[in-house]
Amino acid sequence: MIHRWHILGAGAIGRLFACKLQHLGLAPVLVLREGARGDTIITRRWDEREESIPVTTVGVEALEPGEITGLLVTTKVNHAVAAVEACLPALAEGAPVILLHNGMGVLEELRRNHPTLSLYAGTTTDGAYRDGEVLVHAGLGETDIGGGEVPDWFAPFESGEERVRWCEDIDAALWKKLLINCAINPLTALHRCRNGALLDNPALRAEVELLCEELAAVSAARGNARGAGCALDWALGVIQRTADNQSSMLQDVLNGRETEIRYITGYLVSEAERLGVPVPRNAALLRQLDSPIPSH
Ligand code: KPL
Repeated sequence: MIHRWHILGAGAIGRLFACKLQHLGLAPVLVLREGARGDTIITRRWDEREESIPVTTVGVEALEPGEITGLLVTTKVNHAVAAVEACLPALAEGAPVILLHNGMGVLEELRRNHPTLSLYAGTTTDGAYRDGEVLVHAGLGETDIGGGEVPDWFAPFESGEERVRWCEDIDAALWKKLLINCAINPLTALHRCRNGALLDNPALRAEVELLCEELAAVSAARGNARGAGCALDWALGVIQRTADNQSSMLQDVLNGRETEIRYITGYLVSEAERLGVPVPRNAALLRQLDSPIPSH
């Protein structure tokens, strides 16, 4: 099968991957909520350089049956299941679907509800945000995709300079990212601070340590020894490297959007319940953030 990749989710990460796939010669199609088939130019800025990348777009209603032969899902996690389901009539049989979002739980839900889908998962440390019409590629990161043996369709992803690689143990990579997000995102959203404040402010740093003790305990109960031993080091390392960032959850709160807390801390807390591990600190953050926060 020749794979014409469609990207679901036209936010910063979706646009960034549209640029990456265009660079890899994969001629991606960006799926929008509505609109006829057309073309757009994405202006990507990084390192004070700008480039204009032409990308085809199509509204979800205008997709032809069977047109999607590869789907990369970059929506906010809260919308991922509904967004994939809206594309099902256009998805060719056997087309790979790669989930690239924060948090966990969507893969399980899609597997349960659509057992014939060919699902893969990924995680990225690329940082991007939109500044008006310009896509700012703020942090050059790496993307891991996995889910079993390396499939044939993956070869072009590794062929360029876009730092996309196949990950043998994607479950461990997703769990690691979940722990990091659990330790950073809720606290920054609640205290409305940049990531670096979690190191600079002693009270917040103490909170990170307590959260990580719980994250380590859940990892151990899950049989994930690396998570049990490294949760705090991973979190502190990312806080240091992204000190000036506003976490995605803080950005959601500041922009009055629903946060991804249910798929981040919520997933962690339900795993902890399943395994009988007490996680009072994480559970308290879930309660505090799982309702709209009034802006001030
Ligand atoms: O993934 C992130 C996020 O903000 O969602 C981190 C790594 C915490 C960077 O801000």
